[in-house]
Amino acid sequence: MGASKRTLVTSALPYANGPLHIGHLAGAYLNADVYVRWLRGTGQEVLFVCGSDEHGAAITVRARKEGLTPQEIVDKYHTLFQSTFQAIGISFDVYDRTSSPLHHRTSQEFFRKLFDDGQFIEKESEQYFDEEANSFLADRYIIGTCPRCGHPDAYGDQCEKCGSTLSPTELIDPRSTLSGSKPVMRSTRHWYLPLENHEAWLREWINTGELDGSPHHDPALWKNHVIGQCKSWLDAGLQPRAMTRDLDWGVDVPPEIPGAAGKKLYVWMDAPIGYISATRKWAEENGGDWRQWWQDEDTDLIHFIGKDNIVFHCLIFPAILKAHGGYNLPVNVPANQFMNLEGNKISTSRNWAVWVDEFVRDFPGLEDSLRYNMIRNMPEQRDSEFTWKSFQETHNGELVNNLANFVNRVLVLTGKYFQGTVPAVHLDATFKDPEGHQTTVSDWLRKMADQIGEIDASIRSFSFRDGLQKVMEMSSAGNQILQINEPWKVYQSDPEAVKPVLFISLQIVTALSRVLRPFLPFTANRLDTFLGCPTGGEKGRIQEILDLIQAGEAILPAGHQTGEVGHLFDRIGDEVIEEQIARLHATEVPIAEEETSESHAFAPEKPEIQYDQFAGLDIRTGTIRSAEKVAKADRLLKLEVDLGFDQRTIVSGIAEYFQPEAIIGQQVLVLANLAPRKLKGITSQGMILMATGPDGGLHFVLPGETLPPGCIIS
Ligand code: B3M
Ligand code: ZN
Repeated sequence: MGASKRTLVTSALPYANGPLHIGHLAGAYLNADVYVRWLRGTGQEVLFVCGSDEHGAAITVRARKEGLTPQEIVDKYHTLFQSTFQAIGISFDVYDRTSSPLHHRTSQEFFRKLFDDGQFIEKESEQYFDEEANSFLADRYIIGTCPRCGHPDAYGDQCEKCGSTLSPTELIDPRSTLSGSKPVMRSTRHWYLPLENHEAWLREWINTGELDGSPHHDPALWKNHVIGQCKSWLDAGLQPRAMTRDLDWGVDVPPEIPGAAGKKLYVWMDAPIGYISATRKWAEENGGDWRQWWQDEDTDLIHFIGKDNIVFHCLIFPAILKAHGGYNLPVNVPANQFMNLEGNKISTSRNWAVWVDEFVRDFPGLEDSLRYNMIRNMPEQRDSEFTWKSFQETHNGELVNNLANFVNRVLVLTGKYFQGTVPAVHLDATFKDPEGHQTTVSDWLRKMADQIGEIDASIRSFSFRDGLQKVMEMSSAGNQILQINEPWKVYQSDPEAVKPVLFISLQIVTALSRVLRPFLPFTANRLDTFLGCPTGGEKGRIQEILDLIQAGEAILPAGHQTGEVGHLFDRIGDEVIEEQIARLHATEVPIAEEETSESHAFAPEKPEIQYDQFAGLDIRTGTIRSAEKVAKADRLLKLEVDLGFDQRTIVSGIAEYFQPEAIIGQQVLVLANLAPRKLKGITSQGMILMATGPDGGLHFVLPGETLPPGCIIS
């Protein structure tokens, strides 16, 4: 099945500046993992590389915010990424990091070769400079209003709202993220890749799949939105792009190059080379040849990324590789769109996310349920949405009712009627298929081989949702076969007739254990155990069953002793889901707070209001009488606040800043007529007014002197 050549699969290197959320998983990791595991199952040679992206302003800006050094930040998140990816079953062959000496060497060698070959132009230009912080402001060091969509906090390199790629000079009202000040222009020298010189071949390569006049890849297999983004860039005309920065964190421009002092490689120059460094690391540790994976034309290179990284992987990195020479270009870049969450865009700064490390901590044993829901709703062609309700529904309705139910019935009945051994039947013995037609065992085996072929085709065209649906259809068909043949009734009168029914059902469970593995690896291990088969093997295990069927044999032979049957999944109850939804809302950072604490020193002014709107607020002095942590909500305190005329329960998101015992007796200002809101099952009857300090920390707002509870603020 499929081609026999090597495939090198990369997943975007996540910035080591914050935990991974489900949007990351859906964008570039789960899809790649399914693909790689499937290829392994079909016996193909494949290498799956990734690592942490540890350079760029994304890191240094975060380090400043957390009060840590960039090295401390990347160490913290790199370690977290490794354990998170492992916990959710992403099966990288190597997970590297771009702060490693090997990566610094690899990317410097790359830069040096481009420099030596005259691939760069050196240019002096005026760039934004922050005089207070004494620093040039590229990329995320500068924010301003997006010229395309009007988002007030677009970065110098990209607007996260509309996804446009930007340069700092395009921003309207630019300001420094370091000091909040208005930047000035200052001149600096950098090395640029003249992308316009690459435009002609890139255009041909993207449009026709031809490279230097020979076929390279089939553009019909590329996603429309990927090609569309590339074309719109190409049509706008490519510009020289600076490949260096004035920074103190990153890969040094090779020091032997004149003028290198104080200059670092642009993060989008070094990060994709991280794929190469990771391959070198793997080769060093495993005695492989990294060049075979990058330079041999019998290797297919495939980049899995999110849509915000398309131009970097489809135009800029290919131009870098081509300028260097000797490297393969990707045969496909199956970028995914975004996954939203409960009706809103996932946002790290607003804490509107499902964090994968928290999920695996809170739901041990349900890793595959998350994988299942996310693959089923993968944003392959358009944005999609994760909701906790749908997570519950797909788990209960599909994994429990369909898959677990089928597997359980087959194995329990086999235990009951045949002491857990696969009954011996002729391959031309018959049973009723789901339509009620008499079918032979060998016909159904062949049908299964066709189904597996269809799953294969879906996966190879990056339609993972389809692939998973077809897998689940095999399980539904199994359930229908049981239902229509009613072995539990027939056994009393005709035990022989039950044999082909359970025999074929056991074959289906075995096939499922193989074809499910790329999607649900933990479940596949458990199926192996239930079936009494060796667990965990991956390489060639899909091909193996196809070969058996083709040879006219069963895949689980008669006489095989199945293992101990366990429970695949329990149902997920409503409370669990409601708790997650409540937590999401309770820990959401309001937009205004996010803007002051995270993006810049001063939040933009809010639109004008009338006096009446202010007068509608009932703000009172109050005194905190008791305070306690809210269970399972890291940020929440439950307060009893004395307003003089009333005692109120108020749930407040201040637990990160105050110890409960330290604030008893504290005077506060309370918005007393805010509509009650339920947080973690507690009705909150008001809101404490807080000021966000320049460090992003919260502080109580107080009148100039101590006042009794209940005084009106106006
Ligand atoms: N770190 C961007 C991101 O996490 C970037 C990807 C690099 S891939 C070479 O979205
Ligand atoms: Zn925008």
